[in-house]
Amino acid sequence: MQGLEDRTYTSAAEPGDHVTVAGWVHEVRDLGGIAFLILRDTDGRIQVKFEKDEMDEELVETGLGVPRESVIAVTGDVDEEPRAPTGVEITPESVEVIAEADTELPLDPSGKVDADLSTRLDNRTLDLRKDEVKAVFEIRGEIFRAAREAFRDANATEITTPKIVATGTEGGTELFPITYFGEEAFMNQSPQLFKQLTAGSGLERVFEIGPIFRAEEHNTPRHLNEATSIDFEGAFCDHEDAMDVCESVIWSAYEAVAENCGPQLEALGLEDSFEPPAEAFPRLTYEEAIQRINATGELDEQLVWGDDLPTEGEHALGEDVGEHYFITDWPSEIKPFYIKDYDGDDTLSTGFDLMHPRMELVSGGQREHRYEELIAGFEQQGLDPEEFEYYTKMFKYGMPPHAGWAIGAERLVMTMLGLENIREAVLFPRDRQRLSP
Ligand code: ATP
Ligand code: AMO
Repeated sequence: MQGLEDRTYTSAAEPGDHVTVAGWVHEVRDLGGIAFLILRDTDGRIQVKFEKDEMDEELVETGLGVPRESVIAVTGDVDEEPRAPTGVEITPESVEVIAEADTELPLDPSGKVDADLSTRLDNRTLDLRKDEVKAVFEIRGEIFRAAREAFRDANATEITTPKIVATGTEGGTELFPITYFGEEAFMNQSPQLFKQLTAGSGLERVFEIGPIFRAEEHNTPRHLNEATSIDFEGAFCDHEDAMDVCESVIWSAYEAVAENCGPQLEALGLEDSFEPPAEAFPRLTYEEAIQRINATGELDEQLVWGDDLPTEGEHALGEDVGEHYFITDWPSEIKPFYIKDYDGDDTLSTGFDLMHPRMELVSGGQREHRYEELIAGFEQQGLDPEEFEYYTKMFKYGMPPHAGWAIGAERLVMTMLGLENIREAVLFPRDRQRLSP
């Protein structure tokens, strides 16, 4: 039994069938004359019954002697058995041990013994054998599937852009430098410049789901050093259009999870509480946001125009609003060079953030598509436009107005499922302490 051709999944084993099931030894319960082995595969569990006096001794010895978490294949008849966990059981004819596990496990996949996050991440393969952990990644996959479908409905083409780049875009201090054939290069912080170059190319509407790299110094429950960004960019879009597309992608992701991930939500204990958000999120201006934060009285010092929103301020506002909401119309000085100002007011930008009550999920805005203004923006931010010539020069050859945004995928998963730490939403997280596995 190496291949899968004659294998039946546990959920498909019906009374009256003769099957071979394959998977992991979840547990063995020996009650004396009778013993049960619970076999686990990707979609469920099944009881295998060993009646010691009535079965071949070697078969019983193999079945009951194999350590937990070993991989086995069991062949036999399936019968109805109301006392079995799933209502059916297999009476084995043969048990093949495919991969025997050590008797000492670094982590208990049955979940009876708790493990801290660090031990879990060190032994992710075993950790992912738990239903509630696996469920997070099945849901994450469903979110990407739904996002791709929503982007297709928005006429956007999927692209991939380089991750090894010559310049940063999201602030100079958060770059990972690498050596590229003797030259300094960086891991990309965002597809920002490439998605803009593509939106101006005639593809017009593009999206990317890919890694971003940020050399964040701080260790928080919501920052990763390698994260996954869901990026959108559309030509002939303004920031309002971009926010509409953003709402539809987030809303579609929630809807798809509600519709297609029933067992996973149950594994996470969310079957009763999970609720997709409203289809349109409130849009507050930055000005309104700071007034409301100030009115909560949660901050020691009142916020004034031009201040970035401190984390406690975001939390206070999140509690006040109680659902997803956009913050629009930010001061230009605290938004990046590529964000366009409102026409006629160079202090007010079209940048926006989408907030979940717990944290920021998305940043975006309409882009500066006019060459002269773009160059001036670089200079205002202390960046050398020469270094970005590969980008800026395309703005001389017919660059339409365009807008876009990026969702932090792990933050979306984390807020959707109420996970406490962003590391729980990544298979193999990268943080200051963790470079492997
Ligand atoms: P036998 O069932 O062959 O007489 P036994 O006397 O060792 O063997 P029981 O006393 O019937 O076993 O059962 C021991 C425990 O196992 C009981 O709690 C019983 O409810 C449970 N049990 C027996 N058969 C099954 C089964 N097929 N599935 C789940 N639980 C079972
Ligand atoms: P920004 O830097 O705000 O915007 O990033 C967009 C979103 O990505 C997520 N994110 C992170 N998630 C986990 N760990 C990190 N270290 C991390 N950094 C960012 C957040 C954030 O809201 N180019 C712009 C987007 C645009 O305008 O299109 C950008 O990168 O959820």
